[in-house]
Amino acid sequence: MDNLAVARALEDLADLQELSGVAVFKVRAFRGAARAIEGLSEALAELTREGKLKDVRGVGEGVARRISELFETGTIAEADELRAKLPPGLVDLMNLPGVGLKTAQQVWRERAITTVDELEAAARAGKLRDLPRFGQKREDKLIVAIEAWRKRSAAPKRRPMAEALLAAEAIVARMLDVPGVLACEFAGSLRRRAETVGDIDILVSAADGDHAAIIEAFTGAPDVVEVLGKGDTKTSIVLEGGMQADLRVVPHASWGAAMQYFTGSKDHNVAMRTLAVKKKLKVSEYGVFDAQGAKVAGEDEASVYAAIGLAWMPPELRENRGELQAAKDGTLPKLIELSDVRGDLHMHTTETDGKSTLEQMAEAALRAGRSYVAITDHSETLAFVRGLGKERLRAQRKRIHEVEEGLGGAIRIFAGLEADILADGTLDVEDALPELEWVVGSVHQHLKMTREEMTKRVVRAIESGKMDCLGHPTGRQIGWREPYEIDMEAVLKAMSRAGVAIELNSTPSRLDIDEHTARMARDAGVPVVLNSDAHSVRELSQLRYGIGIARRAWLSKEHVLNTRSAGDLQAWRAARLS
Ligand code: DGT
Ligand code: CA
Ligand code: CA
Ligand code: ZN
Repeated sequence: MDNLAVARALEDLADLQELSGVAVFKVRAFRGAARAIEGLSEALAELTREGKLKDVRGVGEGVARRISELFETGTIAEADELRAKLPPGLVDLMNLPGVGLKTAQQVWRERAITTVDELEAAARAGKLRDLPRFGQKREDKLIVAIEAWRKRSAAPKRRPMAEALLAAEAIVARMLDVPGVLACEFAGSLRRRAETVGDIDILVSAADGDHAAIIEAFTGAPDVVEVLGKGDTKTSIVLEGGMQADLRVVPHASWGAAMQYFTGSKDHNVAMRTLAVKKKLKVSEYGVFDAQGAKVAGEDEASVYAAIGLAWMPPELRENRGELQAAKDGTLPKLIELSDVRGDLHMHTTETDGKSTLEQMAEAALRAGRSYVAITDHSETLAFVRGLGKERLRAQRKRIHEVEEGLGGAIRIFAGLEADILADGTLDVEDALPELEWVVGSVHQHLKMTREEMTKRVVRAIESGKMDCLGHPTGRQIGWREPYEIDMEAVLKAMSRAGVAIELNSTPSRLDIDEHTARMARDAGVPVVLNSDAHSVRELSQLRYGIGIARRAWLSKEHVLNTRSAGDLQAWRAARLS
């Protein structure tokens, strides 16, 4: 059981308690703990074994007991008991986007509705519109939301890119050690850095002949829990954690064609084949062939594209979103690279919910090649992570200068803050403001608002003049929490007017903003800030996940604010403040 699963179990418990009428103040502790655990970099399982659970901020006696129970028995008895007493289906109902706890309680009490099916039927029959705060518009929205939910729950489970990337890198390293392997890389949606991945596609090139040793290395690894099919050229496995990986062994002369074909996307390949047909060429995973069936390309990817009159393009662009035309016209963007990123403007330390000290974070960032960072611990409102008030911020600022000096000025450390955007859109920053050099404004609480309310709240924060960047702008947690309802177009407009930047948060479960919003930001002229939101030195490397999303959004260096020098960044900020 990983941290996210524990956090989810605690959230469930809180939901069940609240549905059952447990006092709100008792429930709050579990919700707070769930959020704190979400941002934790150490494995809870280990902390439990070591009896160190209560060292985690936000985890008190009651929460620690439930977590231990969860690890021992795989469940929380109280949650099971509460669930057994509640009508089945009510929890599903409550978790529907656009419903939530209050509405679930309302339709349960007023209309005896306890399942999604019943809710849908009632909405379609117009039987909800008379309820307080409902109306026909909300009924219609609910029907749309339920349809989307059904589609999602029927779809097979996709995994976060980061998880797939780590697994794939381990497989590739293993395969490259096998005698006879000439090349090995992963392809598919992972090579394109899609935010979630259905399965991992591994390609190996090897000399003709027996591939038994290669197949054996692939299927025999310790983290393989199931072998789905075993052939001489294609084999599939299931890894611990449920992720599937396919291996294909291809002839060396077809390496480029195979990489191109199996990288996809399917839409990109289909569009490409259409272009090829116009030139009387045929493209397959074996190569590019002319009308006589003679092979004209295939050894490397660039040759495959060149044969069709196209420039090679980075995998992140291959989604049939205009990249083929651009490759033909020679107008492909020069995509941002990780080495372009000079600073990291969102990270936490042991002062709040981070696991590494200020010094450790600064030193690690310096080692990673950053020339500046902003230390942005949480603000006072987030009491469950010991958010910083004015006095502690002042003390931290002093420490920052000491650490900066200690490192001989090799890295610039901005005194920052991740200020909470409160429910009314004010920022939790008031007194501390003049001393701060970088303010990330983020929504962490009161997520269940209407689209109008949430948009108004965030726009108000943007227009306050007190924040430099909007942190994790939609609050989503991939596979767990939907983005909150917000009008991104209106938010970007406000940012463009106010001179505020938008974050692309690289935490694997967030990747927030997503590629679509990042492209909208680019088109709206709003600078993107690529941040790690690291809560430990290890997590500083999370930027590698965010960069994939930035590239999928067609971002170049100039669209990303923290590719600029520290001086230029300060000048950008000064322009807004003047
Ligand atoms: P995923 O695994 O769902 O995240 O997405 P992909 O893109 O990795 O898809 P996958 O694993 O089914 O197939 C890998 C690549 O193989 C895909 O991106 C393109 C290529 N491919 C698969 N099926 C077809 C097909 O029917 N036609 C063409 N042109 N290419 C295909
Ligand atoms: Ca795949
Ligand atoms: Ca596949
Ligand atoms: Zn945050």
